[in-house]
Formats: sequence, structure tokens, C-alpha cells
Amino acid sequence: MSTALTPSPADKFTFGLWTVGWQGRDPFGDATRRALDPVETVHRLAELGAYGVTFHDDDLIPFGSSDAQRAERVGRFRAALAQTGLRVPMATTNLFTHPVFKDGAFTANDRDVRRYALRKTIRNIDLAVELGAEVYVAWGGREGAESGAAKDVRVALDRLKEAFDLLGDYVTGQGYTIRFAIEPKPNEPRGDILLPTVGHALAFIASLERPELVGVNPEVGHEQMAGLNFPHGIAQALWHGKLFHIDLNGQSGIKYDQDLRFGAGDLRAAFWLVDLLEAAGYQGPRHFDFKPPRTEDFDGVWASAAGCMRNYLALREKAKAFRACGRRSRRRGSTSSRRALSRPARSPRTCWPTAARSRTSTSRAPRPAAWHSSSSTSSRWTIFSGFDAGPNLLRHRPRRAAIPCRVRTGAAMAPRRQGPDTALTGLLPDRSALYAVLAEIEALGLDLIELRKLAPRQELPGSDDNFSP
Ligand code: XLS
Ligand code: MN
Ligand code: MN
Repeated sequence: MSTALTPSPADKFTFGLWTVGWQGRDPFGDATRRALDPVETVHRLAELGAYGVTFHDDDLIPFGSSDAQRAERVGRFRAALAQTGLRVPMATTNLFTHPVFKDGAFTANDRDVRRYALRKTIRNIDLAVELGAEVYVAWGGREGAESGAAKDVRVALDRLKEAFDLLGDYVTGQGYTIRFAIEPKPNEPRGDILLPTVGHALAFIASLERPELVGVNPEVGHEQMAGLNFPHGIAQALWHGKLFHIDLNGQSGIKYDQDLRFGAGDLRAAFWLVDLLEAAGYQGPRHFDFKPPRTEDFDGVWASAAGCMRNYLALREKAKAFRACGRRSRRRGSTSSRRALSRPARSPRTCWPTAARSRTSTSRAPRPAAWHSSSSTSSRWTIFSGFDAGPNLLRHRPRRAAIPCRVRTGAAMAPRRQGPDTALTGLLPDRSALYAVLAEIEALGLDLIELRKLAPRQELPGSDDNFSP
């Protein structure tokens, strides 16, 4: 097997205990597999090349365990981590299985349930921090309703904010550096869940007392259940600096939460996702929250876990090849490059005219008034207002002699030698034609030195220079 497709801890692949440990119980059928001992899971994942393991409190310590049972379970788990070197980068709370949470946890209409949910969360945060976790996921699967009258959504959001503010105070007071990641999901198990998408969660986070402590943990299938483009949601989370964690899996369109292995369902979206995470330099774990099919035995469980990692690595190779190909096509002059897009449309040195300035510029005609002009030792750049029909001058300097100063601008612009530079001179009918020229120059990676609107009837400079491109 190629090493590029063989996972290693450096790839930062992690799995929840509840993923490979899923027994195949669904709303219509009982378990098809026995329960897995977390210690066995730790050893198997380490053998497969994973970096870490994550858990809900109840995955590790069954609900209702005594303190002695809890200490014993945690002790065995710790020993397995020490033997294998597996890390625990994230943990979370089960606030959805026990019947007490039937109406929600942080937003339950019953205050005692809300207080219990907070207590259960805080207890597991302490354990998560002890085990080295840096992120604490909060998926509010029961925070929602099936009927309009069942919950006052605005009040429920007040309660949700109260919970995150309190948890933020708690970790800060304890001196923990752990951060929270809200996991959106549109529905299932509730008919409608609060914070159904990445966008809802990002808006909610901005309302918190300590927004810097809270980000998102988007899951592939959850956004796709809402018909959304997952890579676009991830790109926006990255753009806000809020991608604290990610749940990778597969989903075939708008249906129940399938939790297929990563790469299944929507391979195209999986490709763009891997391309995005790698290009963005995302440093967090690649966490798989998938369910091995309930038709599989344990060989199938471990094979599907290995498949998640292999699919990610295969897509990473494809993304690398795609980007290398993009570099080649840019050299040939393609304008559809991420690099070209990464440049601001508006130059840092450009300032758009205020209404007052625009009026001034008209009143000063025919001498063109500057929108803005600046000079530096390396380049001069002057932009004058007014791009109605008339002669324009645009100069640029080739970065490498090998790049010809040829910009396809239509018949109106001609390249002319101007000392070490090349000038494009000619008539531009309007401002959008000018922007088209600028876009071509940007895409070619050329330095724009000067862009000037000449006064009416002014001679085009360099017109007697016989440079031919
Ligand atoms: C359920 C969620 C859940 C969270 C952790 O749909 O994906 O597994 O990731 O509670
Ligand atoms: Mn899911
Ligand atoms: Mn999840």
C-alpha cells in the first residue's frame, strides 16, 4: 500500500468511542453487535494509525455508575491511552439519551433539568481537561420541539446563552484553556433543533459574553440534511476563525442522519472539503463521526474506520494533484486561480471617492482630480477619476523577462515600451473595461505601476516607440 494512503498519527485522525462502538440500534431495530470495551477501541484505533479518541461521558462511564466504577473505568482508559500514545483532543456530554432530557437539556422547560444538564456537563469538562482535551463539543440534539406551542424559542435561546455564559465563566474561573464547539444539526431526534446550521450557530456565538471561547463543530451530514453546501459552510466558519473542530462523515442528500463513512454519499463535496481544509492549513483533528453499517460484523467495523482515513488521504492526494495542475495552468495565463482570488479587489492603497470628492472631481474638469494617489520607493500608483471614452495610460512592469507584456484588452489598448516598463495605452470605453484590464494584469501576476486617465486631447505617451510585443 502506498504510504501516502497509510494513516499515521501525524494525520490527526480521531474517532468517537460511540462511532465504532455503535451497536446498530436504530428507531426500528435492536442492536446487531455487542458493546465494545473502550480499552479495546483504543488499541484497535492505535493499530489502524489514528491519532486520538473522543467520548461522551456516558460512552466511557455508563450512566448511573458509582464513584468506584467511574474511577475504575477512567483508570483503565487512561492506561490504554498511555500504552498506545492515543490522545483525547475532544470530549462531549450525552444530554440526549436519558429520558430526563426528553424536552431538552440547557433549554428544557423544567429548570431542574437545565441545572442537572449543566452539572453533568461541568463534571465531564473536568475529566476532559484531566485527559488533555482542548475542545469541548456541545451538540444540542434535544434542544428543540415538534410543535409550535411546545417551546418559546426566544426564551429557549436566552437559556442556551445562559448555559454557555455559565460554562465560559466556569472554565475561565478554573484556569482551563479548553474551548467550546457548538455542533449544529437541523433535526433528528427533535423535529426542529435550535441552532440548526453553521450560520445559526455563528450568529448565536456572537451574542455570548465570551464569544472567543466558543466556535463550531460542523458535521458533513448535518449541513447536507438541510440541503446546504458543506465546504461553503466550513469556509465561512474558517473565515470567522470559528472552526474549532469538525465531524467528518458521509450523507446521500436530504434524509435522516446517515453517518456514512467519510467520502461516501457526496464524493464531490468531500473532495472540495479536503481541498479546503488542507489549503486553509486547518490544524485541528480530522474527527470521524460515522456509523459502521449495522449489517457489518466487527471486521466490517474496523474496515470502515480504516476506510474513512484512507478516503481522506486519497482525496488529499487528489487535491494536491489538482492544485499542482492549477499552478501549471496559471503559468499559462488562467484567471481561475485561488491565488488570484486571494488578492483583495481593492488595493490597500486605493481609497474610494466620497460623494464630496466625486463632485469636486467633476467641478475640476477638464483636469482630472485624483481619487487617491500614493507613492512608495518601489512603485508609483496613481489613479485619476473619470473613465469615460478618452485616452488612458496603464503601465506595468514584467516580473520576469520571460513573461511578455501582453494583455488581451481588445483592440483599444496597445503595449508600448516605456524605458524598463511597458505601457498599455489606448481608449477604454468605461470603468468596467478598465476593471477587466486590471483583472488580467492581476491574474498574470504583473506589477501595476501606474494607471492614469489622460486629459482630453493629451498625446498618448510613447506613441513613437516601435515596440512590438
Ligand atoms: C449526532 C451528533 C453527535 C455529536 C456528539 O447527530 O453527530 O454524535 O457529534 O454528541
Ligand atoms: Mn451525524
Ligand atoms: Mn457529530
